[in-house]
Amino acid sequence: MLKNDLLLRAARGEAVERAPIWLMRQAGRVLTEYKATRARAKNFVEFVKSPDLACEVTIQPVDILGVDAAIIFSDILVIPEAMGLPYEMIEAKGPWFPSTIKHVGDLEKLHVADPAQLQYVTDAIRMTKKELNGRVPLIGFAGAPFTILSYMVEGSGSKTFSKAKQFLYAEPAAAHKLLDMITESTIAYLHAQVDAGADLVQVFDSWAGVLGENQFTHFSLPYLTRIAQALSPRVPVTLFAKDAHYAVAPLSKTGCSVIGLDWTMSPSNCRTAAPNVTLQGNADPCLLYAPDATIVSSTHEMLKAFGKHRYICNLGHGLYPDLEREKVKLFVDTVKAYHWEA
Ligand code: 1CP
Repeated sequence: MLKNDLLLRAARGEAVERAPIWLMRQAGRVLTEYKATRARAKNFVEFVKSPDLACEVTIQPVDILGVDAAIIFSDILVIPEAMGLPYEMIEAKGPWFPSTIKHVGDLEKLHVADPAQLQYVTDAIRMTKKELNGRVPLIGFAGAPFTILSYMVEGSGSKTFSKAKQFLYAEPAAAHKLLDMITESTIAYLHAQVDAGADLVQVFDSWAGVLGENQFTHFSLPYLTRIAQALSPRVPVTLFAKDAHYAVAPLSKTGCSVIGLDWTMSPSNCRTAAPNVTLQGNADPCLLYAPDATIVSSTHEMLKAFGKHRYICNLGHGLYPDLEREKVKLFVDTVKAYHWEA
């Protein structure tokens, strides 16, 4: 039994006393406690594979920031690894894959991931559920098939993701085959997260915005739809397609419960485009560099614009590592103290 189930009620469209709030990348470098825990692991990949450390940093933001949900500490890149493509995390740079996918023949290196290979994540979820003891819900997550394909093809982050897009244009059949394998892997993985105790799952299509409407329709939406339909109604599903304005209306028809919005999207346009789902977002993470009074007034404006019904407060993307913890806390406290007009 959950003592605070605001997130789940908002996701399902039930009545809430106030908007729930959690933050993408809430476990991370804005907390000195996170850095201390991370220093106990040999490197990032080993950190992710240590359920006790993952459990510790998952709970830190609940204790320190007072958010209404925990999100399991892991990374979207555990799926490529479980499919046969290991990654490294280069300090201050980001992910790096020693081996990448360039042609259809490279798919032979891969297999659909068996959730048993990701037991370190499900162990971390079980441990975290026990430690949380019902204080707040626990969010499970995975990367969207296109975003995962991007890393497998590019081998790292990119400004344009031109190699990933080239793969879609030049080898569409191979791209669909790879997207299908990632989708199968992800559905089994998310079910395993729910078996272990995840209360809601979020799918991050962080690079959907590079696609444009046509490629999104062919190479992302069908796979997101399969995932949403496979997981709901078992748990509410949140789909977050960053920078993909054209995605809001079609995502609302996939069977998902929640759509994540980045800060370039307007609350009222999105309500019109997606009237039957919960909206999540969408403060600019850079707002948290502003003076306190600006943080408070802009947050109030955002809360008013979304309204109390079917809304989960968050940023429009993850926290930046150089944000001050006091500013982050002010944002959370402002949301929790906001009084909705009757
Ligand atoms: O130790 C560190 O501080 C390294 C930074 C870091 C962290 C804290 C990385 C490297 N991953 C994580 C954890 C993480 N990753 C979480 C934990 C839960 C939480 O949010 O608190 C989550 C949900 C992710 C998901 C993730 N990883 C995404 C999707 C969300 C998003 O930000 O769009 C993506 C794209 C990644 C890849 C990744 N992992 C790490 C970095 C620096 C990146 C992005 C690299 C790039 O720009 O391409």
